[in-house]
Amino acid sequence: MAASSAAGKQQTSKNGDHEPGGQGTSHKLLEHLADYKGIILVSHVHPDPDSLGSMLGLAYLFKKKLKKNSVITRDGFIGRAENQAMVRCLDIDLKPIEDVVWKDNYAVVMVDSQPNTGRHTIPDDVEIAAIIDHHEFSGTTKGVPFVDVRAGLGATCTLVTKYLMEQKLDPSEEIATALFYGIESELTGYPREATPQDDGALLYLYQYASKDLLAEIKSARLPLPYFETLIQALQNSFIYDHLIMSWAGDLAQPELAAEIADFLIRFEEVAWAFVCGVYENNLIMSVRTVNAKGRAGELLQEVVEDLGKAGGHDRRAGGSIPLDSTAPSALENIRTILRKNLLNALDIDEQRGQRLVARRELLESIQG
Ligand SMILES: [Mn+2]
Repeated sequence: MAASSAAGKQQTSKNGDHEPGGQGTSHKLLEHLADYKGIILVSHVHPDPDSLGSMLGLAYLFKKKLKKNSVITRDGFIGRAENQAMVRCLDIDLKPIEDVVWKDNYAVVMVDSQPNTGRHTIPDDVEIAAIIDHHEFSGTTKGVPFVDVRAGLGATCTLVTKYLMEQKLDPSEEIATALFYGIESELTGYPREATPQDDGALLYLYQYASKDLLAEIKSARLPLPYFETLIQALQNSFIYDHLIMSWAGDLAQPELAAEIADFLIRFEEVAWAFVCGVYENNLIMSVRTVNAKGRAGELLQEVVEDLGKAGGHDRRAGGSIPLDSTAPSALENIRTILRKNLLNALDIDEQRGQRLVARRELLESIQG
């Protein structure tokens, strides 16, 4: 049976250097899903372009090869302006996860994520038929009949593109644009966490992708709260040796922490950036490093301890801590613990942070 043979590939697929199943992986997935009436595609909360592109690409594969329809879901809302632009420009029809009717004859396929990562709101009793992902240390894949996790790849969209290529299926302009942007956005920054397979997929997709839509997505216009949070974060950024820590305060949307971390890591005097802020009753954290082998995901897990959840890749990580209280003193307590743990994890001596922007200059510019 396809299910058991796919599960047998689990060990090799954890190692990114291998090609689990080789040419046969997409065949096995299609075979595994052949008896279902349709497919429900799910991803992590606040789906990013890699999640959206992967879901779109797989829906296209299932439609073309199995003649089956897929429901593409959205867990939580999409905050980043570029990601909203992607949904709008490509006219992606997303069903809010809370509106999904879970039926036994529909296969639930999870992309760019794994169960039990704390990054889902799908009910616990929903059975996952397949996982297609590139995250190294994540939740549990136990008991899931089809697992293709290739931690060596830069993006899940790369894996989905390989499936399309295996099946000799040329992507439509919309699908190619989505997959291309999914890979490209996942590999931004320097150094890139990319492999020759990621670049190969980009090269293949580029010929089919709409360059105008790509440009429109990348230059998405930004709302006022973006600038308000940015200035709050810049005014509350402190340098500790090769680390910059920034307090962004209330986040208009949870992805703002990552957007600011992406910006701060470009500061030439630091190797690590940590940004946190409050969204609803959660402390949202984002970490970036310029170290290619920084193991940012593991580092953030170490920093967060059992206060909350964290995960990520070598250069990027994110996490959240549920808050009992958002009173200033409660927030200050958690920030103190995080600062101590972070300095410890990065081998930086306890010290007073240096402001990125001196207080005197802040006051002068306000008065001016
Ligand atoms: Mn991804």
